[in-house]
Amino acid sequence: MVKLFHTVVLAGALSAVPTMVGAASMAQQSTDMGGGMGTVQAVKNAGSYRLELDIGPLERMYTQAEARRLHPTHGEVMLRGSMAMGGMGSMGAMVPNHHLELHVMDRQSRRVVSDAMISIAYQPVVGMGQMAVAPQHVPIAVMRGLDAGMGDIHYGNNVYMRSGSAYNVSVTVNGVKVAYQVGVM
Ligand SMILES: [Cu+2]
Repeated sequence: MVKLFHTVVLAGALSAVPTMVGAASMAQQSTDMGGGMGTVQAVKNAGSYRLELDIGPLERMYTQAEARRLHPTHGEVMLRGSMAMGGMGSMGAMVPNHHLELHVMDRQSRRVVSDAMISIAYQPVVGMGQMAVAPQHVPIAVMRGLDAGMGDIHYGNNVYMRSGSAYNVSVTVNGVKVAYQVGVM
């Protein structure tokens, strides 16, 4: 995901809800590229990690073989894992329309951690009295932006999330649990 962040810290409803399982600092930044779909970013420190969650526009994802063959200049190449296949197979699966990625860094050295055991699940925030929606698990691919170096290595996939909705995203990194609440654009 290309990062062009205008820093807008979202205050109010979203940040007022305490949903932290892990710990510490949280900031949500967002950018609107004018087309309506921007990238929302949230950073938390937990355990020995600095965990940055980015949810933005759908990304084209390539296998390494495809990348070698097609020489794409935009999108992301998968190092491990597999692509989310929205709309095929499982009943009720929605076609992905966003890209969700988690960047894991060692908090002290700021080195990228590229071999972590990761799980990510998300569910829409529902109001009081509304039925909870079952969490969706993100099939974990390890990838990096084609226009970025190894420092961009991250975890995630293309997902379906409704623009304009708030989501709880729960993440486990080598047993360290963190919960985010973000407004998806
Ligand atoms: Cu990605």
